[in-house]
Amino acid sequence: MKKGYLFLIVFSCLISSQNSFSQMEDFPSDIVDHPYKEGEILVRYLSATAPEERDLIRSQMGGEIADNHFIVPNLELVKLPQGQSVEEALAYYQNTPGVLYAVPNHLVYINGGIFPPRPLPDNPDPTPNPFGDPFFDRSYGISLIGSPKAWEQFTTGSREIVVGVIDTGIDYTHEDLAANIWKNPKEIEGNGIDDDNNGFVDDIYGWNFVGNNNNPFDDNRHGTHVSGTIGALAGNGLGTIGVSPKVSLMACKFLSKDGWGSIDAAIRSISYAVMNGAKVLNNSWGGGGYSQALLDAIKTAERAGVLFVAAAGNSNADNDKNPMYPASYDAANIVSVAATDYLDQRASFSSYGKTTVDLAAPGVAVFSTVPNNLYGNLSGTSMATPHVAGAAALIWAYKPALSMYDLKDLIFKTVDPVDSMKDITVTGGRLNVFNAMAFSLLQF
Ligand SMILES: [Ca+2]
Ligand SMILES: [Ca+2]
Ligand SMILES: [Ca+2]
Repeated sequence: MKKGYLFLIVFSCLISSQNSFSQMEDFPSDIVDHPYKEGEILVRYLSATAPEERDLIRSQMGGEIADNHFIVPNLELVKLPQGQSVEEALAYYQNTPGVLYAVPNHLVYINGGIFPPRPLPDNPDPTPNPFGDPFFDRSYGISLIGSPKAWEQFTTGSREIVVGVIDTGIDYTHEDLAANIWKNPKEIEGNGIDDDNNGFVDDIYGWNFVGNNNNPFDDNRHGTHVSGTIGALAGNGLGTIGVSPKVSLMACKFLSKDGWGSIDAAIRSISYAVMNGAKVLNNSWGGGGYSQALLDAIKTAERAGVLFVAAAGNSNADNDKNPMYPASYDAANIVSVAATDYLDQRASFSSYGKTTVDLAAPGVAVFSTVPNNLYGNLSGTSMATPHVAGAAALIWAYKPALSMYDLKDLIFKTVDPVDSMKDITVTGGRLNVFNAMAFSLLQF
């Protein structure tokens, strides 16, 4: 966790001498000017670099493979020998033939979990509660985006649609989530064997990439809150209802109890989710600057037809000028989400961007599930993001043949235009899942 100002100059020079790689063209030079983990870096080799050559490259600097279970080919997490700085290692690997790039293992952070500053005003437009869940009218956002009408006229969702919650974990025992938690169908619980041969022993609900174990339980609250917005259960006489009341929520825990996580753990989470059937990834986190390795993982997910929904950030900043990654990466499967309130005003904290932030969703005082069968209000673009992820899951349950690009197009095309998002987002509007599903009848 330190800033390498001096190194910036050196590294920028290296980049300009390496720009024969098209992927590196817009590689920003502030890459080490963000917190990162000491003692390790991410290295991607050219595909022509044989395993023995990689071993040689590593051994010359005393490096060892810490992990290579990534969806991105030829990418490794390299453990540095004692005393070697990240800057030294980057300078060596980046300058070595056979290496495509070497980047720090940056740290990222949850994009929400801010408690609302004052008591909530009454819901201005309470919707009659369609299933009798006692606290549903507190989840104003679910109604505002047209979910009850969508459930009534189209579908309440499907457990066939898997949403990867890339976050602090999920309380998979929560009374208002348990039946919607993804269970690995080919894994036998607790026998110490990797029955489905996916590289993870006894992975039933997902994986914990922080502790590297099979228990992705939420020790924060952020991931459980996000999960309830996507898919809290309907009609169970408890709590509230998510946008997609039937769905499968896969727990990929890569953020710690304190809300921090590393890029390598994010990439492993994305890899796990995509390889195990997730169609939508919810990413209510960000920071850490530009990482070619993370972008490569997102583009691999794109090739698998997976939608990557990401929080625009809580810095009240223009992302066109000050990008927030991963939301601001240039990949066609990313949806970048700003936050609005119950009156469709922009949340005071929400970042925006005419060309880089796509649409808004409710993200102020969002009521949802938190661990231990509890419920609570949280604010953040983190809370807006799962409204969009849940909408994508609901639409896909109704129209499973839609391509990822068509699904994204449909969501963008059918937003409710709102003044607060005009000229500061791509679509100028706030999510409306009912409109999207109604429009799908006309077009698809
Ligand atoms: Ca397994
Ligand atoms: Ca097993
Ligand atoms: Ca419920």
